[in-house]
Amino acid sequence: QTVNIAVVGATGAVGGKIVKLLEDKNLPVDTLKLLSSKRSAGKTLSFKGQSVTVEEATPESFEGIDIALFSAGGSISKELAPEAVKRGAVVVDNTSAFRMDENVPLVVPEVNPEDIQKHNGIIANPNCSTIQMVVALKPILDKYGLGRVIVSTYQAVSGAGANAVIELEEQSKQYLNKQEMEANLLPVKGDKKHYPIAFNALPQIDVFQENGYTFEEMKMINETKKIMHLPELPVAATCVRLPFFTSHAESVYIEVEKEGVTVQDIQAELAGFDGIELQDDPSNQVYPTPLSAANKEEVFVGRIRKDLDNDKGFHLWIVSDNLLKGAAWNTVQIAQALIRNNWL
Ligand code: 11C
Repeated sequence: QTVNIAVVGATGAVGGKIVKLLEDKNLPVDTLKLLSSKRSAGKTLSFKGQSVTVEEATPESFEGIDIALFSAGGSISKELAPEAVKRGAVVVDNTSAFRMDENVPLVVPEVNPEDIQKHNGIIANPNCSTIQMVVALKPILDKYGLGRVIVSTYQAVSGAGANAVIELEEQSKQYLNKQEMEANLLPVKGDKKHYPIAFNALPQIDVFQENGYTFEEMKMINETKKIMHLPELPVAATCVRLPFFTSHAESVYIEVEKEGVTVQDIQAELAGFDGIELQDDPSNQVYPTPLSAANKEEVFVGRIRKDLDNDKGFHLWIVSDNLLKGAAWNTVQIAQALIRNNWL
């Protein structure tokens, strides 16, 4: 069986990685349509040795498409995903537009693959910082139960888009040249104030909600409960942006439900789980970092320690490439599952 696939937002950082993964993973693509805003239409991308011209995305673009992979921002998804579904496509959406919609499965294939087939035309891809955390939590949940999760993140600037990457580069040069740093974008485009990210740490990712948490923090909290089917799980998050380009890192405190679990027990479950690479050997200074995880598909886990006061408490350090497992690779895995299981 071959399928016709459309990539919406093909010229963006995540879209480009999706196109490359469709090729590298050899998905059975008959026709590949690359779509973008009017501004980027006309550019070309290479796919399986052919040059494909990017077209402006319109409702009619989705005629004859089986799977549409959206990564062009929430407003484009809200406008065009229903048009794609109307024309018979299954949409995998990378934005937060539909994630908490009851009729839309929110999927990480290592965690809740069975939810894919419950789709009504749209499947949502979770937020990057959520994806890597739930992959690491899943084998622990299955074997030992989970009673609580508290996460603090250390997130790369690429999560805020290509212009945030440029802003970090420019500010770094300014700082080293002893010039004043110009901050026009981070922490959040469109918010009232901007702060330099270079040589700094910003405890704000996305806009503040009425409860004092940011939207990124609430995404981690709500999406984790939905993906793991644990609406009552206590989850707290603090999300922080740091001055590096790729991969999000997370310090995660968990409490398991079973008594007497050891660090070795947790390590064994993680080491045997598809999609995880355990890098946990303090005696040899082995642990993952944002640089070591960049351009890789796995979720890396290290620094696993037992809490010194709570016998059921553990601390983990979880790192993954935010543009790959956090976005493009998770999206392509969902497309693979749709095709493989005939769930279109
Ligand atoms: C960041 N996690 O690092 C965000 C980017 O909801 O898909 C991903 C936003 C999303 O800023």
